[in-house]
Amino acid sequence: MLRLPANDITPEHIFNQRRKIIQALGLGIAGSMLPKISLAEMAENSPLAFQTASENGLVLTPENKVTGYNNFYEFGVDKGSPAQYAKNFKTDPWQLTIEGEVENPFSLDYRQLTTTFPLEERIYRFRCVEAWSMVIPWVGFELARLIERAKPTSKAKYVVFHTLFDPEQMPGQKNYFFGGGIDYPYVEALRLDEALHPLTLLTVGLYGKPLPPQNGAPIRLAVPWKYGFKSIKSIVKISLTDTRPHTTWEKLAPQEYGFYANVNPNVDHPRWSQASERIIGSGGLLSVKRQPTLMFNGYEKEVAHLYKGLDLRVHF
Ligand SMILES: Nc1nc2c(c(=O)[nH]1)N[C@H]1C(S)=C(S)[C@@H](COP(=O)(O)O)O[C@H]1N2
Ligand SMILES: [Mo]
Repeated sequence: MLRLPANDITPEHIFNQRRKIIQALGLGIAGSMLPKISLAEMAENSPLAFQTASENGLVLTPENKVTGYNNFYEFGVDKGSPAQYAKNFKTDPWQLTIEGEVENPFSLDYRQLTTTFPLEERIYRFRCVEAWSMVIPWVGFELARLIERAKPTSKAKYVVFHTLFDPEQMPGQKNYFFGGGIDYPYVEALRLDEALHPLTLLTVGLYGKPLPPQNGAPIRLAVPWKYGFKSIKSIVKISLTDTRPHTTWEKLAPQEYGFYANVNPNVDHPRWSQASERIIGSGGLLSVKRQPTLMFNGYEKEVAHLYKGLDLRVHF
């Protein structure tokens, strides 16, 4: 448990109120017992003190950093660009379609998604491949719920995610350099068992509010044991397939960004170390704290079994 300076400690009554809707690291058991509430209720119950809450040693990243320091190349490659250029991003109407190797393909709009699947809050570590990290209180539901409803066929082995393609709204899709040279739409994928893991969330909110556009509104993935680039934003389509697709970063630089992208302090990026990370929003004006990076980003107990027998140096 990290020690917090006095003014970082949430007043107890607020903390206890929050506990009722919160699920932290460690998950699983506790998670399924928590009350499931709607996003509206969540926002209503959500106390002001989010900023400073801590649970299981996780100190939340200040909200303004979570929503102001972003990677969303569709809206430019600078960390401040998404907040600026995604401001008027239109996320209503929105349809999410699940298709491919499923018996029951379907599409749901945002309202249907957030009422069909009970929402809960989860505090996750978030580790970018660029060696910085945050702790984010997501609002979402387990991806497994959506996949189960679609009934995967016996051929389904991978789950592929597609971000919206709309160059009129996304300047990075219109201008090669502004968008960082990515071949859009942004595509990511997980093995089916990774996608069905209870830690894998589809999120629709953070800090008790709907997702801001720069964080991937209206619906984005959160896979806490993998580098941030797997957590694809503004998803319109999920396809189950029998073969492994080529994903965005893997296509761009296969020797740098592997398909698995599991957080691993022992396997460095070819151009920098992955052994430690900058904690975004920590310290004062002049200092940013660093901490050692944990195997599977601290979720080793929960996910290591998925990779038994796999050489993580080869399958990075
Ligand atoms: N569609 C899309 N999804 C994306 C990205 C992107 O550029 N486009 N960037 C990824 C990267 S590299 C990271 S670190 C996270 C950043 O999420 P955040 O801005 O909400 O912290 O989003 C990921 N999802
Ligand atoms: Mo990232």
